[in-house]
Amino acid sequence: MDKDFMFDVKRCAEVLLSSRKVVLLSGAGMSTNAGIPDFRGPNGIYRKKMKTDPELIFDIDYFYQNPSFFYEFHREFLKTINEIQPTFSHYFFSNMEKGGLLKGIITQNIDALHQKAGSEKVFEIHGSMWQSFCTRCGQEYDYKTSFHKVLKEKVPLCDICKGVIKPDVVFFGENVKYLNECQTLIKNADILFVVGSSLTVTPAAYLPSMCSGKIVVINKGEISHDYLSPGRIFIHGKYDIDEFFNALEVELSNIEGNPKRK
Ligand code: CNA
Repeated sequence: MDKDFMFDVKRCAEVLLSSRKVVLLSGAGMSTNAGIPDFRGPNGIYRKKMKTDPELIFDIDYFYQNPSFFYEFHREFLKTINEIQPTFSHYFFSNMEKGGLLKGIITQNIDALHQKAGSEKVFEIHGSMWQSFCTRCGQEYDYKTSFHKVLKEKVPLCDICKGVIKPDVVFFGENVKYLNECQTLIKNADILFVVGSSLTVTPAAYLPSMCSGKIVVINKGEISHDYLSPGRIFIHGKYDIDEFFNALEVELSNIEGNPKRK
């Protein structure tokens, strides 16, 4: 086993045992082991060779010009999402919430895997696909109805006014959700885990800079330091997320005096 890896696991276990308020900021990398590609990782959606720039999939202006480009992608995502199961790490954090240590999860993901793993205090800052609405008249569509419409129609249109339907996912160019709640959570955290995010998408990318506690980043790839200087990071483990949290769970269960010790 890599010496640095175990060193980081042990340091992380020690600070966890002396902390009371833990917060997680998760990104797309948290779900790659479940089978959902991220944007910027080596097999990410942005690495795909496509006729149209894949970065336009979630661009709000482009959506209004050409919604079928988004729906080609979204249709495939919806077909697989019901079968996809949470990873070890999703369960690791839901167990921490049940134990009272984790105060909340701020996620950039729209896959609902945190909730599937049993987490309740989840702030989906980039929205979710459970609700959709008509971009012209505002009519709401629940998940089941919009799911069937997406499978049947190239671009799902409103039953009332024929406007284009859009899921309640935050596109680039739109405002994120729950920003005040997330800022409060982060300001009060004594450990913030940043997991599976390249920290390139704002405002999520600047949230860690508001944390006065310890920041633990677990991300295989590089992260942006535009808002978070390397000096502010307690641990930056360039490890696989599930390998790290598996090892952390073992380490925590071996520590003398840990109430979680089996
Ligand atoms: P990103 O920019 O794609 O970064 C993901 C990071 O995770 C990369 O730096 C990878 O190196 C790293 N990574 C991937 N897999 C692993 C792994 N197993 N272990 C360790 N590190 C890993 O994604 P961000 O979340 O930073 O960007 C924000 C976007 C991505 C948000 O708008 C999301 O909505 C969007 N997104 C979400 C999903 C989802 O819901 N699962 C999927 C794809 C994109």
